[in-house]
Amino acid sequence: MNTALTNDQANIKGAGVVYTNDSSSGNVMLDITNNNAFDYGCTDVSVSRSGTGAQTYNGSVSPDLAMDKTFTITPSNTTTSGNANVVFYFELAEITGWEGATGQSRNNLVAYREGTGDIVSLTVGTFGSHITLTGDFTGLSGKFLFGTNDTFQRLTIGPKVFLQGAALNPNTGEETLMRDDLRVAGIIPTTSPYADALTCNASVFTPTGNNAIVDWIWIELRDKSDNTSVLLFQSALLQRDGDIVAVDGVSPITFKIVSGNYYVAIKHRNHMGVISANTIALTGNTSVLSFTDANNQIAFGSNAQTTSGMPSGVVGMWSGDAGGDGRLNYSGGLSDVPTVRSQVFNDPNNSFLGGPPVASYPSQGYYKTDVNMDGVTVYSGAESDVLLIRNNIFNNSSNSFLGGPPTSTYIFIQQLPEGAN
Ligand SMILES: [Ca+2]
Ligand SMILES: [Ca+2]
Ligand SMILES: [Ca+2]
Repeated sequence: MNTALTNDQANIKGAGVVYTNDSSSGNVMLDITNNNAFDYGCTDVSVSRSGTGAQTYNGSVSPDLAMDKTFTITPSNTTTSGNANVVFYFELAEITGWEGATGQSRNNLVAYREGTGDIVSLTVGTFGSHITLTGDFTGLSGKFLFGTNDTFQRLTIGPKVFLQGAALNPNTGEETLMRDDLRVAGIIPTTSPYADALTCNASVFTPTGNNAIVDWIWIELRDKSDNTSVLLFQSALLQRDGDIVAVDGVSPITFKIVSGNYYVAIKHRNHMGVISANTIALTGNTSVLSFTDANNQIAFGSNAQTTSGMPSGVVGMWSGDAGGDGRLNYSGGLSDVPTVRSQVFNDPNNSFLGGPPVASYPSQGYYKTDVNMDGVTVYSGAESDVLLIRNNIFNNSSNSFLGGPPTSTYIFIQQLPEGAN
């Protein structure tokens, strides 16, 4: 077996098998079976990293470590459709070294072709006293690493957003932070309101200050070639300074997917969702992705976020979607106002001495209708949630037809490529 860093060259002109050996020692490296007629031409093969241990890949931690040994195949001609079967040869010590370091079985090994994002399952075999790992690849070029799925499917991201509803009327002396009224009122649920129903420990809502939790939020990774295609999603938590963190309240968000380029979308139950206009290069090393910089706006679409009521230089996600349908509407068929009214009038506590419900009653609780996120749904009056919906329609620069004045029936649709929810 070749364990050193020397190379071999093979001419792969069409279908068939080639065997490669270290050019100086003659030790076996790998066999390639080209299953179609593609002409790869003169192909360079090397052990590109050697060793009998294990090491981190993009910040992965034990037991999800990569084998020391890697191979690199560099054909003269590349294809994204060719099918090739590759047998990689290992010394037993190279395999057992990785097993010893990770506590994992060789049967859990997969091959990761760096740069392409391909993860390929492997068949473990023997060759004399040595070990073979065999897999089928689409195309041949690249650096091949060996580890577990979780070694390579590990991407972390630290997105940042502001919610307009929580940023309005900031606490005195905390003008650059969102309010955390829902946390202070003790009404944020420990189960996410979103589809995956993730849970967190109640103690996550204990810290105060910059990193206190404002609310649950939703994050999506979308396909680089189709920004409507959601690959992965998860509930997360939003801190007062805008950081989106995992359910432990502090860590960046981790997705089980390979490094690569993705669109990132952020949604909230009563705010207009946003998505990055461009793909973002994401790896196992945390990428900070800020949607909040008014001078460097990264959101897709037109007028996707607002500066209204926000700290200086900050854009936030539009609030006011009391119905949670991805549309902001003050009056008309899709209005969010009746939803607010209904919450207030149907609150069983909205009765004085058994009398009828009143419009001015503040309905306390964790509801989408509380669009200014102060812990109460208010239908009428200066602090009402309806007023915020109204302001966001009349202050919306998209609300103008041919330069005319804004209209109360305007429907602002969140700037996601698929439109409303
Ligand atoms: Ca923070
Ligand atoms: Ca709505
Ligand atoms: Ca409110």
